[in-house]
Amino acid sequence: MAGIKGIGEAHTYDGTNLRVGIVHARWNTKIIDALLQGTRKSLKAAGVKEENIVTQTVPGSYELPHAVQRMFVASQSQSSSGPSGLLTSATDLLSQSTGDLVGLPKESSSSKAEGHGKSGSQAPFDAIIAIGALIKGSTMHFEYISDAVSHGLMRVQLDTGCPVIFGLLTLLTEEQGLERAGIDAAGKGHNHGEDWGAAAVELGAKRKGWS
Ligand code: DLZ
Repeated sequence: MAGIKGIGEAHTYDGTNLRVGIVHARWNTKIIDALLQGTRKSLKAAGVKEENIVTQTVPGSYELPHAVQRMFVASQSQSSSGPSGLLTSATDLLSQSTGDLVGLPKESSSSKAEGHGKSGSQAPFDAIIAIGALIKGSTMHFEYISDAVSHGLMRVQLDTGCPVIFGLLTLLTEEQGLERAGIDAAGKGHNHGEDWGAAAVELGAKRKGWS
């Protein structure tokens, strides 16, 4: 029998016209790689085109909020259609005044201008997924980073209006991470990346209707 935890009744949303960013940390690579695979699988299952999935990496989870913020602002300034979301005046100012600072190097994206109809321009991201795996050690490091990243990601999504999917695993053991990445030895886990991909498509699609 299915448990009570989880996302509830499954709905499908159409990702065909969505542009989705993924930023992932490189710490705990085995877990991260599986989560990334699950995320990409569900984005593509929902119809998101390969060229509209842009992936960036950062060293560790602590860097996620900054990278997500930069990625969204850069995508806005690259867009000839202008800002599409709610903006605080600070973010708005930033996107207008720091054109040369906003870009992060592209790492794994084939997102050229095709698909958006205009040479040299791309649509702003409809959602960005932040993926990291923090494993508790013997100091307070884990608590500080978990707290900072959670609040940072929430702040970025409220400041920019771009949905930010919380793909941060805060783990007491490595085994918990393997389970949540669907690669534990017992095979009882579930790849949470699949849920994050679906959440990005749902929020991205709904946001188009809300804005
Ligand atoms: C330093 C550190 C440690 C100890 N553990 C993790 C971890 O389990 N997961 C993770 O994503 N990052 C870790 N980091 C790196 C920090 O997130 C960050 O990259 C550095 O402190 C540099 O800012």
